[in-house]
Amino acid sequence: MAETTWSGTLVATSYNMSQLPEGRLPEIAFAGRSNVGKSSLINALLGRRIAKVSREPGKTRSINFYEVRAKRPFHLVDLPGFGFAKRGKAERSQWSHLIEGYITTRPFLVLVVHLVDFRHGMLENDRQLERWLAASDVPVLIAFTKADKIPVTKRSSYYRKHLENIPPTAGAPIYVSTEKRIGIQELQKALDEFLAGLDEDL
Ligand SMILES: Nc1nc2c(ncn2[C@@H]2O[C@H](COP(=O)(O)OP(=O)(O)OP(=O)(O)O)[C@@H](O)[C@H]2O)c(=O)[nH]1
Ligand SMILES: [Mg+2]
Repeated sequence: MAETTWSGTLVATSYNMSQLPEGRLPEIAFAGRSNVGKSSLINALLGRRIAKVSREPGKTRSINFYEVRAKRPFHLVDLPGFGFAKRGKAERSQWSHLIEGYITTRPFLVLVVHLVDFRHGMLENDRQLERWLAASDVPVLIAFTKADKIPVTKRSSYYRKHLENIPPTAGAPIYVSTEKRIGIQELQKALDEFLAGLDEDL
């Protein structure tokens, strides 16, 4: 499937805050709207179909922890997507509590990769996520997904336009496509470098 140097295994699945594992490794979480391509991107980075992907939004309902053997080992965390209109209000609010709870309480959360659809840029619930992240001081990297859906000739103007509407981030946003394998190695490299720059004792 991929020319990636990482490999990973699923080590924990949590449906609520009390099920979150005790983390001893730095954590990088993938967050974003339902269907934006979080699980697909995790599969592309890990070089195998380990996370479940679906055409229907709302596939990932739990927080899934993958232990990744990279230059510096870490936990890659697949969060349930937000903004899925078909779910009931109660379920949606339970999900936002879970995601907000996760972001605000994890001691080893070092970075959130916020996935944003390259076609649409940030929508209202993406801004809500950015507010939680800013309030809890978690560094953010933005990855625009499904870049293949925009013609090659228009990609740089889309990219420039999106940059005007995003808050400060830990590194330059990257655009990716798992379908066409664009930006996957670049993202892996950015994450390896981010991890290498962390304190040793984390
Ligand atoms: N064209 C295109 N489709 C993609 C890409 N990445 C993912 N998809 C498709 O988008 C759909 C949703 O992908 P998922 O990876 O399940 O999305 P998710 O963000 O994990 O969704 P939830 O688990 O519901 O939050 C699937 O049909 C994927 O095949 C991409 O780069 N290009
Ligand atoms: Mg998913």
